[in-house]
Amino acid sequence: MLMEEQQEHLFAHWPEPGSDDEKKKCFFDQVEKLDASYPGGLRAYIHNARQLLADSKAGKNPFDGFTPSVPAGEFLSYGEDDFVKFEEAGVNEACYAVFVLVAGGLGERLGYSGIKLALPSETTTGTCFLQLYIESILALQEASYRKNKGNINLQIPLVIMTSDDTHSRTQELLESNAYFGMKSDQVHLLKQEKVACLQDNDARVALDPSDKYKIQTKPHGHGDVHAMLYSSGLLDQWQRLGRKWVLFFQDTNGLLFKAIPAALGVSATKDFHVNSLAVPRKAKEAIGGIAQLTHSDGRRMVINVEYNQLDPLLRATGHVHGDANNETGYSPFPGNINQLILKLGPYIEELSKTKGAITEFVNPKYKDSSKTSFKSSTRLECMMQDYPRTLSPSARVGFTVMDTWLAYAPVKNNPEDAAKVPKGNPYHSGTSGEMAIYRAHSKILRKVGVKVEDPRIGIFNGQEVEVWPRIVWSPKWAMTFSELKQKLSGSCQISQKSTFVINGANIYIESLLLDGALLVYSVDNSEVKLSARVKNDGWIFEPVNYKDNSLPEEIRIRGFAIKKIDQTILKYDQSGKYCVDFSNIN
Ligand code: UGB
Repeated sequence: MLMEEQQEHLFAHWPEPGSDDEKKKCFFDQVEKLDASYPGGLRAYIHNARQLLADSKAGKNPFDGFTPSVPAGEFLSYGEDDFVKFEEAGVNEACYAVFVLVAGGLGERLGYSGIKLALPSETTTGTCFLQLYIESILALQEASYRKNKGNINLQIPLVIMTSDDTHSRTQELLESNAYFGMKSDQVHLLKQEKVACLQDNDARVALDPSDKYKIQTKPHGHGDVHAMLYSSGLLDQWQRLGRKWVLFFQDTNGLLFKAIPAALGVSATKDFHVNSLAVPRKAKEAIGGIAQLTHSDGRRMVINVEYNQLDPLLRATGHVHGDANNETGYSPFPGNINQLILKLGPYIEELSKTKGAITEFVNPKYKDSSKTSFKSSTRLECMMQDYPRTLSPSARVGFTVMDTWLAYAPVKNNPEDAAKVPKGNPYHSGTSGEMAIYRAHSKILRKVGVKVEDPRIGIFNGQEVEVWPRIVWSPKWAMTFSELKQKLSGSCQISQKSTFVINGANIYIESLLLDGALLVYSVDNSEVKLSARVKNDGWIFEPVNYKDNSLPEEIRIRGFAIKKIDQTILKYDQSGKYCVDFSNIN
């Protein structure tokens, strides 16, 4: 097969039989693996690559002939009536959901040597992303059980797509933490394989520069998740068990679950087959825009269009200003944050046609304008958000836009790159990701009437950020606006220098005056009614130099460490009812 596909260069350097035979066998083992893990095998991969490389050389735009327009979607504002209504609908529906986390990326841009799921989402409690995600799913499961009055008791499954780069460390993280409270059979790991690299426009497969008996491979992208789910058999299993929704999400967004219940409610209420979560996006901001594309031949799709394609496409179709802000100050094309909610039935129907194959692309870095040779090998890639590209125009594809402060704060960029981000644009760094969690919690509490003092400005790792009070609660304390309103009453006030941690399902704050650090913990079968007036020296941020190798990487990438000077800890570790009136202020 390789010879038929003009890949004889792979063997050109092979010595006579009898030399390096073991290595030659390993080569064919790898070929077999690459062949088995691509829909249609290695031959199909090479054919697809030839076509895409020819298109790329010819400068062909995949969206040629399409006209963009703004699709229909839902715009929600935290705490408003619609938001609350959709949140309630979402919690109701959550017991029919399954979650799929794509976590095969190593995060080279972040410059962190561990897996991103193990990174603390914030350092006040040290909760890592995977723990935050799992605890959020469990809290949603519990909330859905209560909402359905105990009639439906389904465990929400979690699938994690890993890769060779992340698989064993993800498994270890789960096992060494007792799956963060999930049942071990509730979690499924699917490992994606890499694809062969290509050395030229004829799609000749590249050998590994460090081993001439090995094909060089690189990740194929998060789009693999659809083919992996299809071949795993999980989709049919879920359908038999009455599941309805598949929610896809990424590895480092500490805010995502603030938006999930309402977005799921939108999917259920509007019967969306595909619902993309989005945030307001400034024109030309480096984030894909969600657009409806209509072709003169009748094809129509609602799809993420990368920002560098959207502006030229608009200009080519009569929009003289290209991608421009409208009267709201934002582009009419909302920004894709790559969290998708798919309706299971139509998803299975579509995958039975495509087997999960997703439209691929290639992005070679050419040596010069003749486009005849590459600076380094390339490979085909695919993205999970390209799933709607093959759907029929009648598919119900929409989006839900929420405020960025509520829904989106990924951790992707290393300190040096983040510090170079033009002013006003998001850093998407370890520093901004953590600060965004405090900001979101502070703003959410303000919406339920808590007086939270304004933030101060801080500079860490060369990034200017708002430093709000360090307010963190465990997902089981409150997932939704209504739950939050039940948990907080009376007069509550929190100063900027404060740290406030709440961990427990049934902690009711009846009044609060906080100027310092207060940590409240309770076991789930206890009920705590708390009035507290607390003042102490609290916890402070100490700036650190990210180049200081004596510090842990987790701290260096944020540019600060928390110094715990003083705190008040209220801990209820026995079941029972507690009515507490605590004060250390005279
Ligand atoms: N991932 C995999 O599981 N496998 C892979 O092969 C590659 C990645 P990145 P990216 O949030 O603003 C996405 O690298 O791809 C996982 C959207 O495409 O963090 O540059 C990986 O572990 C883009 O449209 O992001 O950009 C991680 O969980 C935009 O929405 C996830 O895939 C952008 O995210 C994303 O990988 C964004």
